[in-house]
Amino acid sequence: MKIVFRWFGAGFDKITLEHIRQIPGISGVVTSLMDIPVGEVWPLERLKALQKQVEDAGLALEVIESVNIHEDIKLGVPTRDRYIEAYIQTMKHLSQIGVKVICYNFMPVLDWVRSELARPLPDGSNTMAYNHDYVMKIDPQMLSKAVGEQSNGYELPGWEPDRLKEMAATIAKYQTVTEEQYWQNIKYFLDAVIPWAEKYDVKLAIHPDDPPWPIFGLPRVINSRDNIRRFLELNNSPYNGITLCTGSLGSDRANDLPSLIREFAGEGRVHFAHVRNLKFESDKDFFESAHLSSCGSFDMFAIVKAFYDAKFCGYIRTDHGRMIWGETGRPGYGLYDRALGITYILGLWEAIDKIESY
Ligand SMILES: [Mn+2]
Repeated sequence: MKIVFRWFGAGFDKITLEHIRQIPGISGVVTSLMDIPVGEVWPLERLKALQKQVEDAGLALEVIESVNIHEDIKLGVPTRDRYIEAYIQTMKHLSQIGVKVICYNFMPVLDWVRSELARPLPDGSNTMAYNHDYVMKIDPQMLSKAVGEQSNGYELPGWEPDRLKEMAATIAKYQTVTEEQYWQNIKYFLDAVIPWAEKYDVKLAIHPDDPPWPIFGLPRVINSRDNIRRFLELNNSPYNGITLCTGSLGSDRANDLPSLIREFAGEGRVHFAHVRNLKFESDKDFFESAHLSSCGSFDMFAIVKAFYDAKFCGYIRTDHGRMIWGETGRPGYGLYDRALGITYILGLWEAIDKIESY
């Protein structure tokens, strides 16, 4: 298991590589080229410069999050082949700088959804929260406006202004795509890219839908044990795997996180993990709590133990964190709380490891 930290890149993140390097136990960063429009090839020269920057800071660059999937691939329209070609070329370039895992998602139009980006908590920190009624009643354009207003001036991945401008039109295009067709569009993509992933030795790790239920009538399919199984069977290569995000999958109470980890990590199909806690306020309402089990609704010991027992040797990052100690910045992606989360996960891991070997 290697611990990594999401860093958005110089100019896109106020957290520096030098600060990340000081988190105990860290091995590298998870990053991306934020300014490359979705569907375009990531230039090798840019990637080499990024690799040098990260490695000069004493960190490794082995995981990319995300290389986003162009909407035409998700919609399954004929122009998808051009974007798949570009994706393969980007995978090739990433392999040339030593990247081992690419995280991506197949959520239509929208990425993750929250109703609040800075909910004040009683301890004086603030965090992201999800209120189901609010999201179900709000118009997509209004939601994107609300997200924009709460984002502290950062362009949030998945909520880029260009993407949002055309949101209504893109949502309309999905009216004719059934869930079955959507699965076929995923398979078409996998069958095209996975042979190249094998050749380049880069594993693909799909991120589950967040939250794991339909929003604005759009299909969301990577959300449960059975659907993850179906996804993995679409293409049975070990290079076709998942990012096991405890927060995304765990927001559906029907998902038993330790059992999902044991099953899929045990088979070697989990290449990357996002580990965080959340606190339910009702069946579908929650806020993102501190990582400790006692602060949220998940048993973090059971989660880490399941990874340990599965002999998980992929990459783990803490996912979102609260804003604490007066920090401001990109919602969910402050330095301090995510660093505390890493220390906690490593503490659980060390304790489990030592108890196992006594
Ligand atoms: Mn996640």
